[in-house]
Amino acid sequence: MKIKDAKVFVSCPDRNFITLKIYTDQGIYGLGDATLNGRELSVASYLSDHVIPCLIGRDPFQTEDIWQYLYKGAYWRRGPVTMTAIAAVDMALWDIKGKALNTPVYNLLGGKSRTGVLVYGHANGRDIAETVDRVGEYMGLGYKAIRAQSGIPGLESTYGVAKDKLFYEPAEKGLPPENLWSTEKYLLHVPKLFETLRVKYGEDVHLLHDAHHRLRPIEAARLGKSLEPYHLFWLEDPVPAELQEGFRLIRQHTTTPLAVGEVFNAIWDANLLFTEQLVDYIRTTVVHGGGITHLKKMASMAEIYHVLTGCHGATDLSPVAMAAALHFDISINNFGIQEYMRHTDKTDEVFPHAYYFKDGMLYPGDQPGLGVDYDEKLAEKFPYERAYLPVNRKLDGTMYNW
Ligand code: EZ4
Ligand code: CO
Repeated sequence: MKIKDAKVFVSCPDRNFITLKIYTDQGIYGLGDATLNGRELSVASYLSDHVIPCLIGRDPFQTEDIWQYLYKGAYWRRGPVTMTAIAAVDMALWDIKGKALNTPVYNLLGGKSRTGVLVYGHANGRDIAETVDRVGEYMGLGYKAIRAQSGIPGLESTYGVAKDKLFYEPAEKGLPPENLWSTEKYLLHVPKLFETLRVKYGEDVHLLHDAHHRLRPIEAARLGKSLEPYHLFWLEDPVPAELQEGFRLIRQHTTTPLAVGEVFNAIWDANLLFTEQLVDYIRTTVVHGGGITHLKKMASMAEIYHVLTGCHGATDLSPVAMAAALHFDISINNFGIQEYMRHTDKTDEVFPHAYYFKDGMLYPGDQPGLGVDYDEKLAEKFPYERAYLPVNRKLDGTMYNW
């Protein structure tokens, strides 16, 4: 079998997605997600202008060799644009391999290691009372694990608090919105949220929280410590993680489990975090982490150091990436949890898929390949619209982490 052609599709069924389709000379095609929120067209160009010409005529079964060719062959290694482009190719090739062998991709990765994939949903509200209600609604929908975020008194907006109930989407059309931040107000508020949640719902439901890179290590240590009585499943992205050593300080002070890595794109971003056992969950996912081929290696290294996976699964990852993540999640031993933000109906219509939600779990389905398709005709109705994630400033105007 040979790769005959490949095309990049740009569409906006409620939000922007970049989709790669690789065609073979046997009539089988594969799909890959190439969406990098707020920087979408850079990956589309990387693929069309630089990668696709090198793919024509290759054997699509050579997932490892093609991965190495694109990684080593670029000379300029790593980085989100490069690794998202490589991931899209890798996903599409695994999809082709599964279809050609008439088996779901999970069977090529070791087979099923569990019956389904535990997921967590996003509950958020403008204040504690509203967030508590939303957590209750998610429990009603069958979720066993729920991420809770709430607005902070004295701040107009904060990360994780959505206008829409079920569909959280931080990217906005137009230029980047500006948010204002106060670590002091945040640190006083969050423990109150989790105290209220535990009093109301008890200990059976898993509760998670995302600090979204907004703390310094000693502040994260204080937050982790103050949340210990509420037994969080994890505290996510307590600090920006370019400085892996920063986690040493947090780790010395708290037993709250730590998750990190949704913005990582290679195993080297987490090397010290693994070898020094500084985190509990690695959040890197297929689309930004070099595809299934590279994520398998990350997970294998993590496994040695008692680290579990907790793949990023926000709505800016298309259903193609979600499907790939589910085939990966169900096949590895050191799976922890999968993030699941529901896509809108419009997105789901453009990407018909075999995976489904039931009783707090996602199931990849049993179709050959990844089990996702792309409705090109329908997608054409939703052209690209430039959108950005917000930026964040401290109250005195200092530029900060969003
Ligand atoms: O802000 O995916 O845990 N989930 C997250 C996400 C990210 C978005 C950025 O594109 O932090 O909501
Ligand atoms: Co996050």
